[in-house]
Parts: sequence; structure tokens; C-alpha cells
Amino acid sequence: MTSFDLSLYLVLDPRLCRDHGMVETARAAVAGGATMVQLRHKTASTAERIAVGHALKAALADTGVPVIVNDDVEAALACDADGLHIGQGDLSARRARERIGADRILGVSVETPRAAAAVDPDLVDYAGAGPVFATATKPDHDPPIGFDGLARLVSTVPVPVVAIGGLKDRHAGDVLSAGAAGMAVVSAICGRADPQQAAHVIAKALKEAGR
Ligand code: TZP
Ligand code: MG
Repeated sequence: MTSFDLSLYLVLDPRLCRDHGMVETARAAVAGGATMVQLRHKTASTAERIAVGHALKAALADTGVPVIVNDDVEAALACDADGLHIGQGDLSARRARERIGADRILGVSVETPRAAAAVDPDLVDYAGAGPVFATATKPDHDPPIGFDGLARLVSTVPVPVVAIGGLKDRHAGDVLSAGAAGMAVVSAICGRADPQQAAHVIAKALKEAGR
């Protein structure tokens, strides 16, 4: 399986990235210390996702940082993404694994202990847990779970967890104390004047917190 490091997981949002663009934002963030990159482009067509996915793969080719595509199996396969991320409303983990094969990374979102307990470690490589805090980035998000809720999900889910939702560099210690392997961020990097510096500050906070 493709190896991966959940420490600082950048989730790209096309609207927030409009100044630098998603590919340049990803390149800069990885130069600053981001360890995973997810293309999350809800309003795009599969063809558009494939085009951005190809550009991301090319831009990050010599970094070793995996490119993950949200939701869209066709796009993930067509751009030879390193992985796929699915939510509770998307196709099943079993079906996703059948489609992407054994080598690609499969991540799932979990918002509740019930969903966390249902994660099958034979199929799934990591879980995204949250939202830790309310966030304007995802208007339809589930109720925030806080760091206590995060710790409960971490103790329930049988795979490594990356926390998401309203997270900034100052939360690095609490994220790791809750048992998560890292933090996923959108607005803490996308749309910042200097995405590389923004990523660097978070990566440094994670290191100082023991990651
Ligand atoms: N899933 C749960 S919260 C969220 C997603 C995709 C958005 C997180 O964005 P931000 O800007 O890091 O709060
Ligand atoms: Mg989804």
C-alpha cells in the first residue's frame, strides 16, 4: 500500500483557493510541510476533477505526498490518484476498495461513534473525524464534537484518525492529545496570502506538540 503521513492534511477548496489556485496552493503548502493533499471539488464535473487531479499529481510528483480525490472514483482512477476519500453518504467502503484496488489509500469520514465502530480496517486506511469545531467552510457540517468527542472517536475507530473542522496551528497539542495522528485543514491554508508560511506554522506546531 502507498505509505502516508496524516500529520498535516490539506483539503483543497476551489473557492478559498481562488487567489493562488488549487495546484499552486498545494505546491506551496507541501513546501511548507503539508503531508497529504485532498482534492475536494464538490461542484466540478468528473472531467474537471480529472484535469485538476492530473495537475496536482504532476506538481507533487517528486515530493512523495499523496494526492487523494474526494468522492469521485472515476476521477481518482483516471488521474491515477494515490487515494480516495469517501463520506457516509457516498459509496460503501467495500465497493470503494473493489474499485480502487489494494494499493490506493482509502479514507472515510466519521462523525459519530456508530460510524466509527463500523469502520473495517481491512478495507479502510484512515478516518477523518469531526467537525471538531463549527466551520463556515462546510455549511452543512454535522454538530461539532470538540476534543472530547474526537478522543471518543479515536478510541472507537480501528484505523489512524485525522481531525478536521475549524482547526488552526494553536490546536496542534489538543489534536494530538486526543489521539489523532494529525489535523486536516482547509481555511487555515487555502486563501491565506502565503500558504507555504501558513503550512509551515502548523507543521512546526505539530512538531513542537510531539508529532
Ligand atoms: N469536513 C468536516 S469539517 C470540513 C470538512 C470538509 C471543513 C473544514 O474546513 P476548515 O476551514 O479547516 O474549518
Ligand atoms: Mg463525500
